[in-house]
Amino acid sequence: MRHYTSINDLENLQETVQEAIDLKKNKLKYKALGADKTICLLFFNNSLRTRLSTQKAAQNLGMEVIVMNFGSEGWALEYEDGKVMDQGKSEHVKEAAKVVSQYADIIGIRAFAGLEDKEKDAAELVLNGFVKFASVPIVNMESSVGHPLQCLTDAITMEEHKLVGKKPKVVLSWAPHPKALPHAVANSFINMMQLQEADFVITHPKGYELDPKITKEIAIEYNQEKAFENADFVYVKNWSSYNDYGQIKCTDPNWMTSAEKMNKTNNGKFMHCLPVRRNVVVADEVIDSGHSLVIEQAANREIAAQIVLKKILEND
Ligand code: AN0
Ligand code: CP
Repeated sequence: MRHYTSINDLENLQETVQEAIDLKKNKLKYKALGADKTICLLFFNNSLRTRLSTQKAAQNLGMEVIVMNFGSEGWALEYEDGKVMDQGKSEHVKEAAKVVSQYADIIGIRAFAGLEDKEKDAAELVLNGFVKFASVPIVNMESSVGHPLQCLTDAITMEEHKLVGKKPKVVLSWAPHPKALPHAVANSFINMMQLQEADFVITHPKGYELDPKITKEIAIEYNQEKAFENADFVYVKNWSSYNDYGQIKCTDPNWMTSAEKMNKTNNGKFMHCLPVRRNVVVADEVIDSGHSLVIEQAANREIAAQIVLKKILEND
């Protein structure tokens, strides 16, 4: 594997999940692999988990880590080819990507969707700019369209908790949120679920349909309580409207995941990528219950990042 920009860059998800679970038993086993190598993590947006877990993963592999809050500390980058740069942008991604490549053996990029211009977000200017002009492998730490480290984490976490011999029922449920959020986490979760054996259903209010090129034939159930029936895993996430791009169309608090709704599930596990707004997205009694996997998910971010970096370092 050269770049990790989507879950589809993995040759085999199931095998990777097993390798990751194995790696968890001895995280320092490959400490020599990254000796004298440097990873440079560039953040155009905030982060807690991605920043710390990717750093930890790289350190477990013996790598040096440089972290930069590019969004607040770097020069404003231009992405358009042939542009007369006489406005606010100080540097072109052509130079920036080539320059960082001089210092790093792998570059991680976090650059969220702006949620203002659908076409611009779909073009993944930042991520693809670095893929195009850097001379080293690129890892997607959440781009406009996807968050492949998160969905690999989620696949690992579900594998650890699924009932033996039962095809799990998995629900991706929309939740209310006061801010317009990107589609990346939901998109990647869906991509990952399409590579799994599961009974998978998406539930959201009308008007929150995601990109049909991503959701394809997956069932959409507009009745959330019905969707929750007999679910083994409930994955909750807010996203803004895709059709009315970046807009908030529904604020109905009844979409929050409550204990009452979880009672409809098959003793189901609650999952969320975090950060989460308590008592807006999910009730305290659910996230604080023994059925909540959110802290385990966060722990698995380290393992997911490590297996990805290991594959890139080994180039297998
Ligand atoms: C981001 C999002 O929804 O994409 C990051 C999630 C990992 N969340 C927020 O901005 C709250
Ligand atoms: N889940 C996740 O990516 O968290 P951060 O935004 O804190 O990195």
